[in-house]
Amino acid sequence: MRDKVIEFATKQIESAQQGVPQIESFFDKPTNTVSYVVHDPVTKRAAIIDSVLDYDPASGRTNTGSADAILEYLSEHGLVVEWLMETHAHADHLSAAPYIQKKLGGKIAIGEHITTVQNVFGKLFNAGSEFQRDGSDFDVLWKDGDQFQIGDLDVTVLHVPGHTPACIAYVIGDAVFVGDTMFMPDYGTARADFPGGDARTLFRSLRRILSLPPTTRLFMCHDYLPKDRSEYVWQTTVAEQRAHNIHAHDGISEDEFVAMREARDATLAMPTLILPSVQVNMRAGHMPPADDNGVTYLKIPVNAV
Ligand SMILES: N[C@@H](CCC(=O)N[C@@H](CS)C(=O)NCC(=O)O)C(=O)O
Ligand SMILES: [Fe+2]
Repeated sequence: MRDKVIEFATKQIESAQQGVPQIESFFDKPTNTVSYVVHDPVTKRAAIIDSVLDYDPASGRTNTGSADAILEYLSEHGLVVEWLMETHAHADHLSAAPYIQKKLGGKIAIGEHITTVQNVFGKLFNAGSEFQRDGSDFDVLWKDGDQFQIGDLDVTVLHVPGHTPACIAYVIGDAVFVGDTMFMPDYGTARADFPGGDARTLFRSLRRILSLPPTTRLFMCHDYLPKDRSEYVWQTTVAEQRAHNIHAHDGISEDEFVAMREARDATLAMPTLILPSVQVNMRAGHMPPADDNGVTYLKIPVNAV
C-alpha cells in the first residue's frame, strides 16, 4: 500500500540542501537524553526538541542547568525560538519547555494522541477537573502528515506509535528526529511496555521510518551506552540501521521482533523518574496546581503502577 506521508517526506529529504538544517545536541547524562536545537541558518529561526528540566528525586528540587545550556547556545548564535517540540510525553525526564517558553516564547507542540496519554495518566494521578485532557495544555497538536516550517526549513510530522500511543518523529530537511522508536544500531529499540505501548505497532513504525532514503540522517532521543562502547553517540542513518540494528535490521520479521521486545520488556525496571515525569509532562511540562499552602506536590500512587 502507498504511504503518501512517507512519499512526501522522501521528496523533502531528497530536495534538502546538504548541511542544512543546523543541528546542535545537548546530552543529559543522568537521564541519557539528547535534546536538540535545530535551526535555519538563513532566517536564524530555531526549534528545540525534547528539552530537559533537571530533577532530583531525593530532594524534589528542579534545576535549570540543562535548559540554561540551551538558552546560552541560542543567545550566542542569535537564534529566535519558534517551536518547543516534544517527540512524546517522556517517562524518564521532565520537559523544560514551559521554562524556556517563559523566557523566549515559541509554541509547545506534541502529537495529537497525547489526549490518550492524558486520559490514562490523568486517571492514575486522580487529577482534578482543572486538568483538561484535551491537549489544550499544549499550543499545537500534530497529526501524521502535518507539514510546517522552522524559518524556511520544511518539516513533516510522522506518527510513529509503539513506545507510547502519541509518539511522533520530525523530518526536518534531510534529518529525522526519531524520538523513542529506535536507538543506535548496537543498542536496538525503545521499550513498548508503557501504558498504550505495543511492540507490534512499534515494529510497523520502525519499518516506516526505515523506508526513508538510505542516506537520511537519524537523530536518537537517548543513548544508553552498550557494554562494548565507551563513547555516547546519537546520530546514524537509515542504511546503518537497516544493516545493523540488533533488534530491527532488515530480515527480522514482525513476529520475531514482538517476541524479542516483549521478552526484554519483562526484564526492564521502571525508569527512575517515571512518576514525576509523566504527571508533569502530561501537562506539557507544567507542574500541577500548588496546594493551599502555596507548595507544589507531586503524587506517588502506591501499588498502582
Ligand atoms: N534506566 C533508565 C531507563 C529509561 C527507560 O526505560 N527508557 C526507555 C525510553 S523512555 C527505553 O525505551 N529504554 C530501553 C531500554 O532500557 O532498553 C531510567 O531509569 O531512566
Ligand atoms: Fe520515552
